[in-house]
Amino acid sequence: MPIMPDISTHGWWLDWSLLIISMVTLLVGILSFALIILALIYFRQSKNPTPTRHLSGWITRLIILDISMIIFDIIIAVFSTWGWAETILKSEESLEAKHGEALTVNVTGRQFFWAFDYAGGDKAFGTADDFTLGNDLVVEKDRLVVLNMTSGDTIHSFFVPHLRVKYDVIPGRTTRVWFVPKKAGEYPVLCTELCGLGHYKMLSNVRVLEPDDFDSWLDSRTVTLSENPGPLRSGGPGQSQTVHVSDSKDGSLGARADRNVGVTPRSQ
Ligand SMILES: [Cu+2]
Repeated sequence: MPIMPDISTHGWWLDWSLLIISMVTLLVGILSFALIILALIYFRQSKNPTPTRHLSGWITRLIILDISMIIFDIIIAVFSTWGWAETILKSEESLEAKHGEALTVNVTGRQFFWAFDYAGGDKAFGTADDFTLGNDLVVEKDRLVVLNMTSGDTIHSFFVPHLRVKYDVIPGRTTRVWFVPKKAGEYPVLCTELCGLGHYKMLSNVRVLEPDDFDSWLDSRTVTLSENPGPLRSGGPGQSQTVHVSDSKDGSLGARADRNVGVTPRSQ
């Protein structure tokens, strides 16, 4: 049914919610247009030469119509709120209780790239083994991923169609999305907020690795490269940082990230 393949665990109900909302909206649209056409024919001037203000026979029918519209609205509101509550309102604790330990990644949107901060092997942010990837989000298959997102400049929007996540990334605020990827592979990350002249090239990717591959990938992220934390980092100056910016295949996106944030790329 969905046009874009879904590799998330939660995407099925999002797809169904959208389908049901679309079908209900279509039905209401067809019904509304049919009623307008019916009224134009039934109350045409040639049949009703004298206009009337009295709709005595129509009041019941209008009430039934109003009630059915309210029921349609309630259906749409229930499905929309359900989707919103499932994705946004759940606390990290309740997500971890359901899906197991989360991989937490701090995301920063900037003109015009994405930076992904990892806590490293010790799973704690603000320590020496933290590292940052430019335009490359690496996650583990079948493991809960929680993204805490903010922006370094203007409003961006983080969108991964295959994972059914899309949320605004706002300066001065932290927004959160979560997902559990169930298929290994590489999938595009897009910015869906017009964030400036380079918005069109704000492309990134998410790599979903098998658990073993993810563990060995994480173990390999241990090269300390820069004394300068750069504007992406939250640590103080002089603190030793592990910063890997270029993991993209051709290095072009990473190279742009380096130029913008002034950190040293890690050659692969
Ligand atoms: Cu953007």
